[in-house]
Amino acid sequence: MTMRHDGAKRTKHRRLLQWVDEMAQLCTPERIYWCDGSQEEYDRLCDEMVQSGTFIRLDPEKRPNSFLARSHPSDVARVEDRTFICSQRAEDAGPTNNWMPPAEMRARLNDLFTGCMRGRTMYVIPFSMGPLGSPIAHIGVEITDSPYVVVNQRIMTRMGQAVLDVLDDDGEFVPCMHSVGAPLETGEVDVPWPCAQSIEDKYISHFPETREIWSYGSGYGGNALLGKKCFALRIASVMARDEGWLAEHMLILGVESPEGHKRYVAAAFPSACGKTNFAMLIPPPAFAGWKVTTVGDDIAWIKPNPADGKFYGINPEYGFFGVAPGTNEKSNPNAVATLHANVIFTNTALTDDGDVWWEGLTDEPPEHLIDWQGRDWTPGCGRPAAHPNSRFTAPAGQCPSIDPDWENPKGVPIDAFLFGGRVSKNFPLVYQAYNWEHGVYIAATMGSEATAAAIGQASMRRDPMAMLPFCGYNMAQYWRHWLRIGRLQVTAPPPIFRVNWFRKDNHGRFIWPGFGENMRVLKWVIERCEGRAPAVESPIGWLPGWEGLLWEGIEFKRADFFEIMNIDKEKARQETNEQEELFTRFGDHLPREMELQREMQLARLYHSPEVWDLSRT
Ligand code: SAT
Ligand code: MN
Repeated sequence: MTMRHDGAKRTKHRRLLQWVDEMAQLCTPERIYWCDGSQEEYDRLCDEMVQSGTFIRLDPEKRPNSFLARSHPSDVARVEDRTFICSQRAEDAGPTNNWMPPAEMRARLNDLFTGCMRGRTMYVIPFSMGPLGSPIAHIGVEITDSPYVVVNQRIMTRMGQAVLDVLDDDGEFVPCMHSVGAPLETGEVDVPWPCAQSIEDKYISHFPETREIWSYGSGYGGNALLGKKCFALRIASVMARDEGWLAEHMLILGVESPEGHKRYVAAAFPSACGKTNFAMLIPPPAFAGWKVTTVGDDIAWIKPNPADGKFYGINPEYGFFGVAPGTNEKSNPNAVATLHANVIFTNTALTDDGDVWWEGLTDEPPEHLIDWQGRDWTPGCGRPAAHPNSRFTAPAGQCPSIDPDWENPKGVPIDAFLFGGRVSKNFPLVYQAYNWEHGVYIAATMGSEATAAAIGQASMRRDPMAMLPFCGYNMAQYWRHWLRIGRLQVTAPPPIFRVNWFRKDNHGRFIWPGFGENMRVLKWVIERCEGRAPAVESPIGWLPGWEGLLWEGIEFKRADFFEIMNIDKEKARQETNEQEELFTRFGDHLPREMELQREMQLARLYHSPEVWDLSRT
């Protein structure tokens, strides 16, 4: 028997209506609700969650229209070891993904989803990743039994009836199936944060060939807001491979010079490397007339445009789902301003006057708080008040540095790619690849230091293009795709840079101040794009000399600069040798170019002069 709902009034899309009916039959919810995306709907769902205990309304003066949610302590982050790529062949998922045969996963999901929405509302959320109707955008429909997901999706995506209108009666959409995996029996009282009891019951699964997402058991972040990592990265990376574009774990920022020249940079960093801070950077006073604007802080969809040979990028998202701890007036004033109202906080602490707090927000913590698990908290009690992965969900349009073209359906032209890891030794602050192939190689081999690794041991946790947990197919095939993208256009693709803000001295202190001062690096990058800044040739790429960066307004010693630019040749050889381990994992899938690049770098490291003179420029 099909359940009654008003889908037919909302859309004439037969496939969509049929899918919703099938899912309702599988999950047997109490009712079906089609989201229209209105403010009224948002307010009503938030009120309902305040009633049910999922949300706490924050003080309307201090934090208007904002809420705090506390998750179950077992459901606080993405679960990478429960994330699966279910391609027909294991080798198409590749050695860096969890794989399960699609038939086997479907059988499991079928069992899990059967009756899983008992006693709950099934919400249908049509959403667009990217500006509505943009040729770079794509549409998804998420079915979920979580009202928390609905209101978060309204901030993170363009959502509701307008999307159904764009979809018309036959448009393409990615079906995104989600359940928290906690059916309610008759008379059972709901908990504030329902989720599956055991980690083995969580499945974040992707079917790249049929472009479907099925997520079960978690209500948190990227596990549940399926437009983000699941669609915009894992499924979209497969679509991008098939269609000749790029779906990347990148922020996009704009840089405007005092003369009014505008450039855009797309930058990939692994988690916890300050992507949101970099995307919202405020240039130091010495950069009078320079302006940095934000297009996105996490994901970029980039398409080559045959008409002018340029790459155009959009931020497919509509909001920021940022890590709260460490965000403050100094590290990121633009983020702090973005959070003034209309925000959903998850797992931060609650102050006695009805506002939120997290580690690093203020130098001095308040004298009393309610921690992220609802317990009394005082400074020195030995526990963090906010969960280290506590988050804010905030509308991107509220960011003071938002770029005027952030919703331009054409996207913004990308002038440079940056790749950054977190390396404390022997990786320069910035260097430029010699060409596209070399750039793909230095992006593919990027990584961050594994913490607490034995000294002198291989210690890099490789995170190629910062896509390790997000590439929906074989990583080596993905590199092949990158190599090909660089050859698609008649004009040269954007230059590629590597950056590293995290070099430490012998006492373990960061040498580079980072944050706004990263503008000094950005300026060199921009000037390299324009062919204006000098550079020194080294075995690993082009380096800025001392004169290449602007030093006005900062006390930074020449010696310190040489220290953070220094490359110990022996260690660099060791690092280059260790990369072989990564490459051999991919067997025959590895593009020959990657191994050749590695060998050329080794050759340069053996045959170059002992030191290359950075003071020359
Ligand atoms: O939870 S999200 O996947 O959205 C954020 C992250 O873990 O990178
Ligand atoms: Mn991310």
